[in-house]
Amino acid sequence: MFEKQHRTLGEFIIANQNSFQYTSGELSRLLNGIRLAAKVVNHEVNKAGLVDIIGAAGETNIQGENQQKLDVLANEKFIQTLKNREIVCGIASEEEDDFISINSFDKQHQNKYVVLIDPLDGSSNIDVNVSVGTIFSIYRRVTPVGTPVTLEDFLQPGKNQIAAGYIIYGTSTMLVYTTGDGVNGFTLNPALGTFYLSHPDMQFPETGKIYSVNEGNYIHFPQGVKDYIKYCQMEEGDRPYTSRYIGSLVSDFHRNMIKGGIYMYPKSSKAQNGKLRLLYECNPMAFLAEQANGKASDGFQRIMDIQPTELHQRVPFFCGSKKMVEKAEEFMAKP
Ligand code: P6P
Repeated sequence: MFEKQHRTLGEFIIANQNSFQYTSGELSRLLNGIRLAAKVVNHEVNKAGLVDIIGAAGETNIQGENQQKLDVLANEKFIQTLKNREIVCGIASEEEDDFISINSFDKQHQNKYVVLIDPLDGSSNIDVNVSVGTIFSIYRRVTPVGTPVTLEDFLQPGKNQIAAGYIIYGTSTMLVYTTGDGVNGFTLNPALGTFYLSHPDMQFPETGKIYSVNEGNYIHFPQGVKDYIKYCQMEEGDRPYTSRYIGSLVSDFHRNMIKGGIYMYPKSSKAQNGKLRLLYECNPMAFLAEQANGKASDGFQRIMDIQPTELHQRVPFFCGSKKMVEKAEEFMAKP
C-alpha cells in the first residue's frame, strides 16, 4: 500500500505561482532560496549540542571551521543563499546594523524584492535544547528598479508584505508561510531533505485557553495588561486559562495557532516599546496571524498599519486568536 503522497513545498510553490498576482517566477525562486537556507540552518541547529561538545576541545568544530555562534551562522547562510541566487535587491537582518544592498553585476539592481529576516529567533534557547526559529518577511521594492535600494524600501508598513513565514526547528522542522492566500505548513523529511505539505490552510481557533507572556515582568506591565492576566487566571466561565511561555516567539506562535491562544510582549517600565522588532518579527507574524483568521496589534492599533520609522524599531505585540486579542485590547483601553 503506497503511503499517501503529500505535495512537496516545491510542487506547492509552482502550483500556486500562477494564482499569485505578481507571478514572474521570481517569488517562487525566492521562496525556494529560503527553503534551501532553511535546510542548511536546520542541519547546523540540529547538531548544535554535538558541535558544542566537540568544540569544547578548542576553537574549531568537527569541520575544522571556527566555531561560530549559530545566529551569526544562520544569518550568513540566509544572506549567502539569497545573494547567490540573485533574487533580491536588498536584505535587512536582526544581525546586521544596516540593510544590505545587493547589486548583481550583470543585473544592475534589476531584482524587485527585499527580504527582512530574524535568522535565528530565540537563539539563547539553543544551549538548553529548546525550539528556535527563523522569521522572514518579503516586500516589493518601492524605489525604481535598476537603482540601489534605499531605507525606504525596508520601512514599509506590514500591510505591503507580499509573503512572510517562519521555520521552526523543533521536534520536527517546519516551514510555515503565506503569500496572502492563507497559511500552509510544510514538514521536513530529514531523510529525503524534502518539505511536505503537512498542515494545509492553518487557522487560529477563534478563541483559546492559552496565554503566553513573561510573567516575570508582571510588576512592570501597564495596568491594562496586569488586569488582562488576572482575567486569564480567574475561575470563571472558560477560565482559568493555561500559561505557556517557551521564550521562543516562533514556538509560542506555532502552538497557539494550532491550539488557540494569545502571545503577548507588552511594553513595560523597563522597555517602553516592548522587546520585539516590528520589521522582521512582528510584521511577518502579524501577516501570518491575519491570514490564519487571527489578529495582531500593539494593544491599540493593527500591527500591519504601523508606519515604520527605524530598521530595528520595537513595538508592543499582542497576537493570536482574534477574540483573545480583542479581550486584551478591551483591558488596555480602560483608563
Ligand atoms: P524574554 C527571543 O529572544 C525573543 O525575541 C522571542 O522569541 C521570545 O518570545 C522573547 O524574545 C523572549 O523574551 O524577555 O521573555 O526572555
